[in-house]
Amino acid sequence: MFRSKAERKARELGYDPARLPPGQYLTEKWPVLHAGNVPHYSDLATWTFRVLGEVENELELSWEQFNELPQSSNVQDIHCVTRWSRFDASFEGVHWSELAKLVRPKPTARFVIAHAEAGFTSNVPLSFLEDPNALLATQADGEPLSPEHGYPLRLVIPGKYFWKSAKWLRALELSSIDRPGFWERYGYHNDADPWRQERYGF
Ligand SMILES: Nc1nc2c(c(=O)[nH]1)N[C@H]1C(S)=C(S)[C@@H](COP(=O)(O)O)O[C@H]1N2
Ligand SMILES: [Mo]
Repeated sequence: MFRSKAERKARELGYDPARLPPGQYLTEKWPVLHAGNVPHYSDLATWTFRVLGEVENELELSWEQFNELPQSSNVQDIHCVTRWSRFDASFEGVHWSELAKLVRPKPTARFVIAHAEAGFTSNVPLSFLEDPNALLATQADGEPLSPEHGYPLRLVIPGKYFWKSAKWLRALELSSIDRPGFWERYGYHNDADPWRQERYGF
């Protein structure tokens, strides 16, 4: 019943309902969802972004240096485990491949732990970051990220529930072993595939 109602709404809004993963409904707004408080930055002079762990060359970049990296953009559907999906979200920023050139991941690097403000973490296999639609995003829908959506930098991990996409990103740690992140420790599924409804548990 839920499914047919959600599909009808998607169709009414002009979208192919097949784009909705099971148990999701379409929202035209962009909801805000996170644990804790929104960090506010008065300036980015002391902001840094680091890549560490299983790499040949650990890296720390200032906001200015980060923005000198080649930029790219992509468009994708995003799916929150709380059941909203948003279609055609567009992001602009830096693809992992640009950072990989600088840090040179070791062959042992198989997982990534994203570190965000206030100790938030999320974990993904490194292959998720290599996806062409992944991004370290500074802009969404043609505008700088708003504070609530992760200003100045957030991760975008395509094809997974959106909790993997850490807002207020400060570092990526490459690791030979997987380590559950904040929501994963709270009981969310490690793999987070919305098409398989990997919401909770392993
Ligand atoms: N730093 C941080 N990033 C986070 C979260 C969080 O609690 N802290 N929550 C995740 C969850 S559960 C979702 S659904 C998305 C929501 O992103 P949005 O608020 O931009 O829609 O952010 C993800 N990134
Ligand atoms: Mo979420």
